[in-house]
Amino acid sequence: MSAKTLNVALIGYKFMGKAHSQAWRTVGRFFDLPAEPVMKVICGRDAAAVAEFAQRWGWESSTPDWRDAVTRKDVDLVDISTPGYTHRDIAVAAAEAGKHVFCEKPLTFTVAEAKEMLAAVRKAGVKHMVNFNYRRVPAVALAKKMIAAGDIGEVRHARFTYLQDWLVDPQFPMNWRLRADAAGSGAHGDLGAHSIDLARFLVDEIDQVVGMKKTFITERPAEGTSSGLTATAGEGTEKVTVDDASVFLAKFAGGAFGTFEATRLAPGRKNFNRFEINGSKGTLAWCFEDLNYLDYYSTDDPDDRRGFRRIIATEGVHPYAGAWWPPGHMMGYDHTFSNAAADLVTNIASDKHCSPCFKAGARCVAVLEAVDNSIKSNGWAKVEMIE
Ligand code: SOE
Repeated sequence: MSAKTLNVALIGYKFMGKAHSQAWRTVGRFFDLPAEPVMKVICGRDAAAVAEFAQRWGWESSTPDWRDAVTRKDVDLVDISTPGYTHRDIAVAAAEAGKHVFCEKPLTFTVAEAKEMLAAVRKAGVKHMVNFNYRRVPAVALAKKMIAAGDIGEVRHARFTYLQDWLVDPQFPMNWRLRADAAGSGAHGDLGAHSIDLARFLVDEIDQVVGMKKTFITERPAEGTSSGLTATAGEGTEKVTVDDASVFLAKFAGGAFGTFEATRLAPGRKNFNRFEINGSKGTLAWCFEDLNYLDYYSTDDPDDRRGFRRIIATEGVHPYAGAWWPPGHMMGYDHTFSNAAADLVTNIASDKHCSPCFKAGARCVAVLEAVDNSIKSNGWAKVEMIE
């Protein structure tokens, strides 16, 4: 174990709080890190509930006040796993207190706020990273390597779909993800942000977009109690203020065509985050519901042997996989968070750039916002290239 430590404050203890806690618990066991992350403090608004969470997950302490957590002298890194409307204030305060910042996606809701956050971390000279966890699936990181190596040639088509079905029942009650003031947008920012990030990671910058969004179920039973994605109904109804679905076309800077679809109303699709990328000499396809496999077709194969092959990306030679179990001992959702934590700790401890940084997060917000602009103007919208 390393002599150096990195003390973590985690803000938020619901769905993402659990995923991040699991990552902090496991990362130092599976990866040889230059610093050992220490689970110093967990923060959540309900003091009793967060104290219980701290005990269950192994946090040294808990607090109901995020300002208290981010200004503690013994904290090095602030990890933000709260709903999007809180990201800006917490990230800026953490940077001003000289802490490194790790933030859930989407970074925030508007380009203006994203720029503020980027300016704050740059001014403070701290490390910053956004948790686009799907970059850290070994099969996806392998796709990145293959595209960069020219294995599928020049990319022409990039197709991204992110489909879920947890809102298909009109009786599913309200929760914060259905309120614009808390979540910013619906499927567009929650799921589309992941697809946009994967597109930027794997293919290219997005230059122009044209899209549409729709709320198919405009009113739902009021919120009773909720936890993560599950909820019980309260009294009466409430208006839904975010989209159920968004679809857009994109022109990549290098000329490729992109199509993007995000919805929470696709019966049977649970976490169907999929891409297919067609190049001049091959195709790569991946879907989170079968996350260990990367499908690859190559025109370099002899004519009579051509066909899609399925690579099980769990070999020691595949990104991240060597840190885990033997080949074929499949990986899941939580590994993506641990893999992200491993990169983050390594880069902070070695004083290296963390990726995707807040600039990447801001560029993703710029694409989301450009889609909204295109809806308003009923035409193509240019994406601001944030520096
Ligand atoms: C809910 O739609 C959700 O948990 C998203 O918020 C996550 O970012 C996505 O990875 C899985 O689905």
